Amino acid sequence: MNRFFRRCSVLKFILLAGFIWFLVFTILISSNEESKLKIDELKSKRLSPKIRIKNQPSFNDFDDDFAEIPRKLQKNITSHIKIDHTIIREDDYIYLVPELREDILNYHKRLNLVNPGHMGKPVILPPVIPLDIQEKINKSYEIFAINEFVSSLIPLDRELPDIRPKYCHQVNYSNNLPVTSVIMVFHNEPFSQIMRSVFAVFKRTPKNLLGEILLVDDCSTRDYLKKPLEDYIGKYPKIKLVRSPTRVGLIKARMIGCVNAQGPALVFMDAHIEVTPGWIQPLLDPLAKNPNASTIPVLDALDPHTIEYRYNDNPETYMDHLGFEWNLIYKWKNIPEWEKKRMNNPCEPIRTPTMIGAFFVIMKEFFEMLGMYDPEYEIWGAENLELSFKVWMCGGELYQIPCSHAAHMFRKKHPYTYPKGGGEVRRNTDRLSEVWLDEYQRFYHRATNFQNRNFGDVTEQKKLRQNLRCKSFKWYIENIYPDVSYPSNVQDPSPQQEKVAS
Ligand SMILES: *[C@@H]1O[C@H](CO)[C@@H](O)[C@H](O)[C@H]1NC(C)=O
Ligand SMILES: *[C@@H]1O[C@H](CO)[C@@H](O)[C@H](O)[C@H]1NC(C)=O
Ligand SMILES: *[C@@H]1O[C@H](CO)[C@@H](O)[C@H](O)[C@H]1NC(C)=O
Ligand SMILES: *[C@@H]1O[C@H](CO)[C@@H](O)[C@H](O)[C@H]1NC(C)=O
Ligand SMILES: [Mn+2]
Repeated sequence: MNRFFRRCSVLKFILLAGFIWFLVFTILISSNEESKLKIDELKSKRLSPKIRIKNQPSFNDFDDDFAEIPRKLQKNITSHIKIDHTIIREDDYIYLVPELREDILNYHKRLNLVNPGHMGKPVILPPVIPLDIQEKINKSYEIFAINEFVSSLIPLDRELPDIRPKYCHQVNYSNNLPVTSVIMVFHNEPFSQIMRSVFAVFKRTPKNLLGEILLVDDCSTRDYLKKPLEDYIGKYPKIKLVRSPTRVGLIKARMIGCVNAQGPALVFMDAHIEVTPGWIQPLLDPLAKNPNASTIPVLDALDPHTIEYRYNDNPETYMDHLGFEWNLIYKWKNIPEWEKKRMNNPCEPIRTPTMIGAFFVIMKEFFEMLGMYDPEYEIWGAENLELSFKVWMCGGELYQIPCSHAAHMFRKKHPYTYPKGGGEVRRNTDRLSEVWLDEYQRFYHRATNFQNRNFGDVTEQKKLRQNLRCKSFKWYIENIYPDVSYPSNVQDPSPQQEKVAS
């Protein structure tokens, strides 16, 4: 009898284990299959954003919208760390405190650190560091181009200061804000950085606004991002993981995220960003009022050496405008006077000609209506300008939101080389200018010495622009970006005149 029972439970165990294994396997496979399927589906509709999968490129580290640090943060700003005075009502937030591992606490002790990184403060190491730790630090710079060792010592859910201007606390946001899918793409990024990005969202997003956090793994190769990551996020049902079976680059990986996300609102953010208290409501409010609106926060900076949250809280100077130059690389600019005049107070959403690549919010329906990104774009680059032009020219609006702050890790350098020596970005901007710039394309051609570079076929993209009845680039320049600077050797900046002449 006894033996029978034992046999029975062994059998049950084997069956159960097998079943669970099968289940996990199917989910993993199907989440990949699913992303492929849905993209194929989309292909038969509108603009065929077919995700071109090529041979595995030889580069081997994470994508970045390698970003020029905002000018306002290039200066040596002293942070005025204030007390976090947002009241977090626990039941409104989903929040499980991640534990500090014993080995980490051990390093705290050895380095004399008490709650490192608390309130966004820099982690300052003692002048004398034990050799084994020096080695770890050197290694983390080598691999990640940041001090990943220090990052790993900071609690994943660290407190950050509430740096919203006072006015933001009095704003009444729509009570009909859309539920969001937060999409983060990663490729071989440090665990602590990905998870700190995730927990910042968890901790500071009201439960009813956060549908899911969708991690899109662009074919990472590092072990800690395989089963250990799955085990870790298993505790949090709202965190989902989609893995791309081959390396597709940031742009395509985001599209995989979009087609797998529930929405209705999508937040795209890099997996090396920390959001601050009150970040989401002001970003969603314009979308609740106009489903064709897209928003970006004020971008602060995470210091790659000390993981300090660096910001400028002077309301006169803390925000820059985003534009671009004629080589189609984005550029930070001063906020023009007419835009300041249009606003009733300095904390209102501000119209911005272009968006940052690292972080934006858009309704899924509108993003798909705009054909997402040009699916022929490689890796990263130009996609933020493309989407900015599409939003403005095809019936939408783009705002920077002073009441929403998030910090992006600006690394000193790319920790990888491009498979084609950087030519991808140029190919992307070539396509961008061909589809969207109209007669202004001559400025781009001059700025980049264009001589019959091959940028592939853009018929589909032009068709999309036609079908959506998008406005002209002239309209965009005149109404949204009149402060564009023209090349110094251009005598007559009016393209209209030149067009008549030719
Ligand atoms: C900022 O300025 C302080 C004091 O002038 C200086 O000690 C510090 O090294 C500077 N930091 C940076 C990042 O330049
Ligand atoms: C770490 O790198 C620094 C600077 O390159 C070097 O001086 C130091 O000897 C290295 N330490 C170890 C333990 O590798
Ligand atoms: C928000 O609503 C409150 C209460 O109705 C009101 O007193 C306050 O003035 C409103 N704030 C703004 C900025 O309109
Ligand atoms: C949103 O954009 C789409 C696509 O250009 C357009 O058809 C629609 O009219 C716009 N809706 C609003 C509310 O502006
Ligand atoms: Mn980035």
